[in-house]
This record gives sequence, C-alpha cells and structure tokens, in this order.
Amino acid sequence: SVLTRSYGERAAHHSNPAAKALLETMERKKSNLCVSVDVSKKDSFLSIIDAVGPYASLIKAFAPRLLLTHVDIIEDFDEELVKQLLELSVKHDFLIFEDRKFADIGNTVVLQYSGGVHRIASWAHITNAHPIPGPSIVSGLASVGLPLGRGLLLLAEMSTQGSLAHGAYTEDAVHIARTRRDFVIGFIAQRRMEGVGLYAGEALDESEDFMILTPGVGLEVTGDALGQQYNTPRAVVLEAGCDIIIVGRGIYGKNNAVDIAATQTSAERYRKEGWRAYEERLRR
Ligand code: 5IU
Repeated sequence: SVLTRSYGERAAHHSNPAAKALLETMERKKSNLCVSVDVSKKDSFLSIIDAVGPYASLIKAFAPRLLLTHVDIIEDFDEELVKQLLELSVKHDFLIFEDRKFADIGNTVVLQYSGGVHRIASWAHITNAHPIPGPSIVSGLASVGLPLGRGLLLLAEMSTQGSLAHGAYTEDAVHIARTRRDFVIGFIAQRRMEGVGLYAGEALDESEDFMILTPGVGLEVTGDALGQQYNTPRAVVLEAGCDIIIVGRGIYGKNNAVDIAATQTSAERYRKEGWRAYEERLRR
C-alpha cells in the first residue's frame, strides 16, 4: 500500500515532474513539512522562507492575485519578489506551491494561471483548484501547467468547521483526479481517502499514487477564532495517512514581526514530529 512505501520509492510512481521532484526532495531532506507563509510584507515573507528553508520541503507561497479574497496578502508584490523566491527555492531545495484555489471555468482559469500580474504558472511548481466546476477546470489548468512541468492538487476536503467538501463532492473530486493523473498529483484533504472514488485497495493501479497534503496542523492549539481546526502531525500522518503537513501560524507566529530563532525552532519541531510519524507509519 502507499502507506508503507517510502516517499523516495513513490517518486517512481509519478510521471509528473513536480510530483517526482517533491517526493525526492522530501526523502532527501527528511521532511514532510510544508510551511505556509501568510504575511503581508515582502521582507517578512522572504525572511521567514530563508529561515525555515533548511527545515521545510515545500513553501506554500502566497503571492496575491487578481481575484481571491484569500490572497490579500503581500502588499508590495513585484517581479523582484518572484526572482528572490525562486533563488531561495534553489538555495534551500524546496518547491513552491501557490495556494490559489482556482475555481472558475476552464477558459478563465487558463488566463488566471498563466497571466495577470502574478503569472503563477511561470514560478509555482504546484498550485491547486476547487473541483466545483467539474473536469473542465483541470483541463484548462493542464493546458497551461503541463507544458511547464507543473502539478495540480485538487481540494477534496477542507480543514474548516462546517466545510461543504464532503461525501459525494469528495468522491467526485477523487474521480476527476483519476482521469487526469498526468497533471493531478494529489489532494488537499484531511485523510488518505482510501476507498473514496474507488481510489484505493485493489482498485488501485500500482502507478496510481496520489499525495495527500493536509492543512489544519498545530501542536499548541485546537483551532482559531474563524473556524480553523487543528490536528497534530502524528494524527495527520500516522492515523489519517496523509503525506504532507501544512503548517502556518504554528511556525512563524501571528504577525509580521518575525522572530527568526523562534520560527526556526518551531519549524524544526514540526519537521521532526511529521517525520517521526512517517517513519512509524512505514514500520506498520
Ligand atoms: N488552508 C487551510 N485549510 C484548508 C485549506 C488551506 O488552513 O482547508 I484548502 C491554508 C490556509 C493557511 C494554511 O494558509 O493552510 C494554514 O495556516 P495555519 O496553520 O496558520 O492555520
């Protein structure tokens, strides 16, 4: 089963270059941690990334984009930021995941992904999309991303209280992904989803390996004031069978005044916890 296969071995089961590179760097750096950096100033953004670089495998980058309320984040976004971000990604050997959560019709997402101010496809190795429009959103994004060697994650579930992404919706997300394995490299979800959308068990083709990336991970608190819900790295990786823990405020704190030493200590703590849970899972 996928659960007892190492990240390094699993790299061979992906044809998508972003998935391969991600699994390989995870193995190489002994890290299944993705750091989410939701801060609004370029300087803070870059200094957090530089600080956690040695500890994270994937920085979830928030470059603000045209439409979504979610990316009201970096106020001083410019080309220089993208350049520096890419330099850091080489320096620290991480991939960039723009959590853009595309959700529009194929024609619009093609434009949003390739162009606009942020030109996400030109720098983000991985991005994600809501499956709500149906398979056309994946086709649209693939037409831009595949030639560039990019990968897509589908949002099958969310970490928030009362999320509508469950049941048949989640099943359908998995179903869509299975038809586009060249581009869809995994899911944002809260569990392995074995059996969901016929993804798992005997129905699984050997090559059919999806990564599960999971936000809502924290060691200190169980949630925030706005519906976020946290689980521990151990619960997420060992019990729920997810592959990558996404951690934000648990690592860099709450504001733009970055405490580098504290950020590094927490990043290492989450990396260790996530990796330990993964090693325990392999032994099961
Ligand atoms: N995020 C979630 N939940 C989700 C999805 C994305 O928290 O279901 I999809 C994002 C939002 C934030 C990060 O950037 O993951 C989690 O940050 P905190 O660890 O600070 O809550």
